[in-house]
Amino acid sequence: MRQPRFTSLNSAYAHLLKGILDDGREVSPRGIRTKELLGIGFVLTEPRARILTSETRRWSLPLALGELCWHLRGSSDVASLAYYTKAWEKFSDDGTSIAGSCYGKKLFATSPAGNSTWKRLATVLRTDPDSRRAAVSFLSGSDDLSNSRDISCVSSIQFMIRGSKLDMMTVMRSNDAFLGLPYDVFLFSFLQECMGLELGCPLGEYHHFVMSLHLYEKHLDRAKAISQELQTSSGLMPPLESLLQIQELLSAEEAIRSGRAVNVVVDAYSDPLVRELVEYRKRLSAP
Ligand code: 5HM
Repeated sequence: MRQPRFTSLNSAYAHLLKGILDDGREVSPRGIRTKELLGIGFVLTEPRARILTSETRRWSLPLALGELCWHLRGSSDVASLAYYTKAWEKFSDDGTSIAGSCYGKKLFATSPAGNSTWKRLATVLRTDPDSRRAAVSFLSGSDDLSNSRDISCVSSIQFMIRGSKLDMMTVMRSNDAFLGLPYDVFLFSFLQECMGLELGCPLGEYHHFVMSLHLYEKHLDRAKAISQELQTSSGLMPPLESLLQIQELLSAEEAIRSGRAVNVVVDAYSDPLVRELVEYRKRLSAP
């Protein structure tokens, strides 16, 4: 028994949108009308094919990079995300921080002994490459499910080495197929690549499972148009070769967002990404 398999996020996206439009059931959580499918999973056989190129969707690479850097830095402030989209402000309870969806903070925060969840996940796979224990949950029994503006939508992630390659599984309790899913797949497949470098293990497949996969009513028309587009581009990113490239990207992103000059040497991997961030800054500053 296998989940549907796709060579790119572009083709998975069109397939998922069509599936919800054809078979989704109407429900209105928090009073907002959606069409929903329950218990959906798919596999990306090439996790680097994570860039959405649909003209109709107008997915934002700067926002994806901004979110990625925010997570890799272990941040929880809203301001660094609101620079890319004000939408993040409505997920904050206190107006300054994100309490539930700060996955990087939960993964990379170091204990007084210098350990982090990320390092512990890597250690278990180094010790027992066949392990099924390199998993972490992001939901907590103490989450204020009735009142909090942001309950982690990612329930858990897990890394597994199978066939000498690193696979990753992301399980989401709730995923907005139109807006959220492309950014979630971008982020978690990138973290998979980072873990692969950490372990010196080639990249395997990315698995994405969603309990409620939904489309908000306001996106139905655009979703229909995208589901009918011919998906020709792979949206493939080049392979990350070193974790140092991440440090360059993080430094450059922070400098550009803060309006400072980029004074790190940026290599061939980061250069086109940094250019995207600079162009975004120019568009923001344009009168
Ligand atoms: O009622 P609920 O907490 O599920 O609403 C959160 C909304 O944000 C849902 O539409 C959810 O699918 C979307 N979302 C997402 O798709 C939120 C986050 C933040 O963690 C995410 N992906 N990563």
